[in-house]
Amino acid sequence: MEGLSLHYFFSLLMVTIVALEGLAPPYSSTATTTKIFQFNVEWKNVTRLCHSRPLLTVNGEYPGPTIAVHEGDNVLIKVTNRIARNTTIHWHGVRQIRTGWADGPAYITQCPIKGGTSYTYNFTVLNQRGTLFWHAHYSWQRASVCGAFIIYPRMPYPFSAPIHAEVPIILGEWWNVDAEMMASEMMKYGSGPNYSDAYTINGLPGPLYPCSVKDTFTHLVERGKTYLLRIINAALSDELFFAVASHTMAVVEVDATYTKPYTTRAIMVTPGQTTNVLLTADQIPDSSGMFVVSARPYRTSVFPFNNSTTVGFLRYKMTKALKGKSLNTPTNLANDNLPEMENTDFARDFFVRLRSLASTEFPCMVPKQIDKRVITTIGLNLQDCPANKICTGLNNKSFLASMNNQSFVRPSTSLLESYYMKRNTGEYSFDFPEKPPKAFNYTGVDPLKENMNAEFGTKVIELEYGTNLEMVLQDTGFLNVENHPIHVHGHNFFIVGGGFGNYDVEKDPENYNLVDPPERNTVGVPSGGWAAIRLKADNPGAWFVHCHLEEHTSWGLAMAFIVKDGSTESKSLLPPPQDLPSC
Ligand SMILES: *[C@@H]1O[C@H](CO)[C@@H](O)[C@H](O)[C@H]1NC(C)=O
Ligand SMILES: *[C@@H]1O[C@H](CO)[C@@H](O)[C@H](O)[C@H]1NC(C)=O
Ligand SMILES: *[C@@H]1O[C@H](CO)[C@@H](O)[C@H](O)[C@H]1NC(C)=O
Ligand SMILES: *[C@@H]1O[C@H](CO)[C@@H](O)[C@H](O)[C@H]1NC(C)=O
Ligand SMILES: *[C@@H]1O[C@H](CO)[C@@H](O)[C@H](O)[C@H]1NC(C)=O
Ligand SMILES: *[C@@H]1O[C@H](CO)[C@@H](O)[C@H](O)[C@H]1NC(C)=O
Ligand SMILES: *[C@@H]1O[C@H](CO)[C@@H](O)[C@H](O)[C@H]1NC(C)=O
Ligand SMILES: *[C@@H]1O[C@H](CO)[C@@H](O)[C@H](O)[C@H]1NC(C)=O
Ligand SMILES: *[C@@H]1O[C@H](CO)[C@@H](O)[C@H](O)[C@H]1NC(C)=O
Ligand SMILES: [Cu+2]
Repeated sequence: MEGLSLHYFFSLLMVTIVALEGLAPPYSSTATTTKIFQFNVEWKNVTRLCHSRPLLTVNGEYPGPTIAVHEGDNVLIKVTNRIARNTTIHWHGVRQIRTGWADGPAYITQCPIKGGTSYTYNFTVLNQRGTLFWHAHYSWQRASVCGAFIIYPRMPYPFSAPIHAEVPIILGEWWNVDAEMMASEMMKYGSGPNYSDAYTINGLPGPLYPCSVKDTFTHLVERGKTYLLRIINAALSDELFFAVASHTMAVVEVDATYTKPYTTRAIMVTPGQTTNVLLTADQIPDSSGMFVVSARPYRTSVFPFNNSTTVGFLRYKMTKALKGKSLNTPTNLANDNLPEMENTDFARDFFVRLRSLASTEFPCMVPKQIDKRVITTIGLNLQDCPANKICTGLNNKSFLASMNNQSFVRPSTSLLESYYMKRNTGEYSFDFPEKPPKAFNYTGVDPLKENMNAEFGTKVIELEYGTNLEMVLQDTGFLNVENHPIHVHGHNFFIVGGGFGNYDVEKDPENYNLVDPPERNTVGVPSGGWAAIRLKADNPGAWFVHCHLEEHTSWGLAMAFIVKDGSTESKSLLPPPQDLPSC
């Protein structure tokens, strides 16, 4: 009762604030409800950069529709596949407590939704608030099949400034060709991927690309007001810097967990990560009324890429004080706040300075003691070409990637289903190595140059319910050192440490932050370095762990955890839904 009346009080309070600030939707509401969505996966002709092509979409929208729910809501999303290809959708970062069947990665928690069929994702959003996103988790379909997933809190935001409006900003990539076709070509020949033709803000490349002045993101702001920007990196293969010219931003939330406000001129956001920032429109614009908003890659790999910048605008509403001259198109598209593409110092500072809010209402639940430590290398491989194949990677070999030298092979049926039905036909095994099989100077120059082969397998780690796990992710210098964004499904984790060079199991744990480490679902492991993450394995199911650079996942930079049921029903996986697709 007490909780209820408190909610009621807050809802009254919030209604007032809503009325004052013109906010919609409200911060909180008294009752949790069921929110129902219909997603049709379908083709839609879309034109960018003067190229028209059929684009895979949800409901014909690019980027896809926003899902907005409240903390505690039950969410039902019926996905109908209207294409002649398979598909699945992943609700990236949603914890899916006991509902692993609704997580989405193909062949991990479900078989694909075949053309002409439907599957209803059924889950409850528990104890999470902020910005996440959803995306296809089949082949490279997420290139265009993605959208924002917003969870409104039950309690007011813990931010000092009142928010005038909220602005979803989905950073992405546009290809002039079909991304899924490109992926199959790449996998067939072991080659590197073709890179995208443009970076985009909400699907719009902006004025630095051919034919794109009309396709430019623009958001109208009022001078003196504060805005909540919900920034999502939905790009396939690029960590991105994002900044607004002349303005600073305060990071207040990452991956749907609150942070200590952190004021910065720019952010670094990896594929799979989301970042909420507060921005106050406190500058005096020139006669154009515009300030540049831009994003470009944070580049650590030596693979070719499209060296370009996506640009949009914040346009100040011209009040009496600002009016005078007519609106001009801005001629200066530069953004001094945006770091250079190879600015690892900026990326490191951003990594090091993020902290959990760790307040009374939102405590930091980092495991102080651990039950198990897994140390795994993450990196690329160059595989000898099988006799019957043509390989067009470097030196006529195939590009691959691995964790602890295991290049993950997806099983032919869902791992979760096989495990749940106790139907292990030998397609997977429980022996993922818990430390690197061979110790070497991981981040040295061209380590083990002669033999960069990996081993193929579908190896998982089985965890008792409630295990406090530490996982150390160690980048390798095979081919090149690189920032890898590692994403864990079904759990948030705490980034307790990180650094450059090789992880030292004796010395590095002494410097861990066990007080207020950031809580995330995706960590950008420093290029040529390591990161240590901790999580409590309290969600029964089969959970994919993988690099969120799409080409690296395709090459096998992945593994899975299986978390066993706990001692009671409320700690156990629910039975599979009736309409779960079969293989
Ligand atoms: C896309 O355009 C092509 C060529 O104009 C047309 O044949 C096709 O039906 C269109 N597809 C869709 C989904 O509208
Ligand atoms: C959703 O799942 C819950 C169990 O968590 C179940 O009770 C409910 O019937 C399901 N709803 C639908 C529409 O399948
Ligand atoms: C990738 O690029 C190469 C070289 O430009 C081209 O030959 C190939 O057709 C492209 N692949 C796809 C799927 O577009
Ligand atoms: C990036 O793609 C655009 C086409 O969208 C092209 O004009 C430009 O040359 C490309 N840049 C690089 C460095 O490949
Ligand atoms: C990207 O292009 C800019 C300007 O053309 C150039 O100065 C810079 O060196 C390029 N960066 C890379 C990594 O190619
Ligand atoms: C790769 O294969 C081609 C054609 O078989 C051959 O001409 C070339 O020398 C090979 N390159 C290397 C680096 O082995
Ligand atoms: C590893 O290699 C790097 C660069 O090649 C070197 O600076 C470092 O000292 C080496 N570390 C060890 C432990 O040998
Ligand atoms: C990885 O596995 C391959 C194939 O078994 C082996 O040749 C190679 O030495 C291993 N490399 C490392 C670093 O463990
Ligand atoms: C879709 O997935 C099923 C189950 O894995 C598979 O048998 C089928 O070949 C796939 N279809 C296509 C068009 O890829
Ligand atoms: Cu990677």
